[in-house]
Amino acid sequence: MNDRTMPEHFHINTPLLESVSMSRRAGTAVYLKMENSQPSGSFKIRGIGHLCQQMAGRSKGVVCSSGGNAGMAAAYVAKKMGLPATIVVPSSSPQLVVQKLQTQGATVTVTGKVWDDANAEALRLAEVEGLTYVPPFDHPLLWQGHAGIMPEIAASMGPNLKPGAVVVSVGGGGLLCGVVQGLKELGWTDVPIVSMETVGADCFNAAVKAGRVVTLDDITSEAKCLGAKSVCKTAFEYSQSGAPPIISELVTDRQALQAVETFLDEERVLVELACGAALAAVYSGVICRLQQEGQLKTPLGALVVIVCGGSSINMEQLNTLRHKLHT
Ligand code: PLV
Repeated sequence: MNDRTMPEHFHINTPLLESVSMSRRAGTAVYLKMENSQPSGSFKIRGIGHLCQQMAGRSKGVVCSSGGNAGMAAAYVAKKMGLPATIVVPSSSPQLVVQKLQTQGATVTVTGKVWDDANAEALRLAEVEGLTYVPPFDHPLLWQGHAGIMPEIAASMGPNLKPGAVVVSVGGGGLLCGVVQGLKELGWTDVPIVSMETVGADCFNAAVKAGRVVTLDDITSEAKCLGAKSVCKTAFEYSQSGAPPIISELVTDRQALQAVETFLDEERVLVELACGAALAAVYSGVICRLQQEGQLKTPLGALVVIVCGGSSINMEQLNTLRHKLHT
């Protein structure tokens, strides 16, 4: 693709939808930022599209380590740019994602048990084969790309409305860093962020508790796309700064799955477990509890939930997860 046909960006401006049933449950207006409707199935395309535009123009190809969705974004963008893409995923990523990546034209390598193993291989391939390395969450250009989500939300809400809180899922912390930066750019550093992880993929929560970045022994959650063993340093540093305040919360895999199921029933949208963690903030009563504890204001005003999306889900995968987690 030459410069004249290169689009300004690869992501779309997604809808911000008010959910009547979630608002009723939360006791406050809930707005859903529908990142599941991005071309690659998740918000990842914002940062990865931006990074590839800045870094991969004259490259021989890109290599991305991923739990799945960063890879989907990298494969989509590389195809649009006319570049070959190699995506390295761990063996824990569902076969479904491997197939989707291949359909997108990517070469898929399965290495190691968790994302951190796949990442070591991606770095090696970048070095040996001279490919542009695309990280899934730890890079300033990714955060800059993700940050664009906040002015979009602000524009959709209109001049008189400001979120009472923003809910995000956290894997390696890339989306969180983007949302922090977007809030700063808007001058909204008083808007709290509720960061959601599942137990067993909780590297950010563990870092906040320990007061330093820590490495988890293993990823035991089924939310593999939240499964980085360590959170990126910048996300941890933002948690210490207090502006915007970040409240780190956990749900179980079962709660995340229940959220996926309720979301499907009530909103007619299927998302993966990584996104279910954010939705569970409403469905499992985390927001109400934080209000009771005084960590969030009452009344809260508009609660914005980033529906991060994800491609690692279909009816079969949903049934597999139900079998594993509801028994
Ligand atoms: N997933 C990354 C990292 O995996 C990946 O490679 O796809 N929601 C969804 C649907 C995601 O796919 C991810 C990240 C997140 C939330 C969390 O975003 P992060 O990593 O920027 O905090 C290991």
